[in-house]
Amino acid sequence: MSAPNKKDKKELTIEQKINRRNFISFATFAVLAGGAFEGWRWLYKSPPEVRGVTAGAKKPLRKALNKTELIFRRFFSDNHLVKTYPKEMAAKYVRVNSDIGVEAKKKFDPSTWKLQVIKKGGEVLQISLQELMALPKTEIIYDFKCVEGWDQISHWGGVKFSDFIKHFKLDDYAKMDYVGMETPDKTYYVGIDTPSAMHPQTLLAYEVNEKLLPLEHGAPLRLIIPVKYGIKNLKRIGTLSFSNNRPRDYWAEQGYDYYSGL
Ligand SMILES: Nc1nc2c(c(=O)[nH]1)N[C@H]1C(S)=C(S)[C@@H](COP(=O)(O)O)O[C@H]1N2
Ligand SMILES: [Mo]
Repeated sequence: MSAPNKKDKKELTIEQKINRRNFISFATFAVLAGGAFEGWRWLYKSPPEVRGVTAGAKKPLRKALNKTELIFRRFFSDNHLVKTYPKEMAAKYVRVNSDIGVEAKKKFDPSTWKLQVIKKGGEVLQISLQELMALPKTEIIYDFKCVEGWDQISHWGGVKFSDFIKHFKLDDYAKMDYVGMETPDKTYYVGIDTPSAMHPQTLLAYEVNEKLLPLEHGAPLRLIIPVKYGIKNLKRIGTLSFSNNRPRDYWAEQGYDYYSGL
């Protein structure tokens, strides 16, 4: 049954229909836009992350990153190991990427260098390269990845960070949340969550391709942390400290992810 004769006053003319639709879509737009603006304002007004950690990223955004960090942490707590390769696959010429704090023009004498471990109450433990080399050596051949988009299988040797902690009786320090490392001139610095530092593949490295590190690769001692991107693999460690607050981090200050896990 059609209703051709049902044309009564209730029926809207085409024009009225269009007006009404326009009104509905405008009202919808206004409500959504208002919501978006409020959302933006909420984000804008929300407190920034502590300065020097994520370059003032808004806390709610930081929350999302912290969530991914939690997922990664759970993943690694299963003792996940980064893939390793046979020695023949390691690059003969290991790329030199960036040189903040290890610049060729900068005077640096590796023979007088000591690793400075900052302990509680300002006490500083000074450790020579010889002492570190006397500990069991661990080698790793893995795919080193830089956030700039390159990767390279490379071969490193040194002391497992966890062996170093045990040997120098720093176990109580390793219960803290973060490890901070800085170059001797303090121009490059990283913060590492302690579980990643204690990961069985993390090294305080003094060798590349079975030879002592050249200056441009961070002589006499650098961090090799395969569960993280290159930016966290600090070359030429000067000081090492422990804390429950995030230590300052050079690339996190430029807006990169603090955790920078793979
Ligand atoms: N002191 C210092 N360490 C550093 C850097 C730096 O500029 N200075 N660059 C980082 C980055 S971005 C990468 S990819 C690796 C590169 O290490 P490589 O030069 O030995 O290949 O070192 C990391 N460690
Ligand atoms: Mo990098």
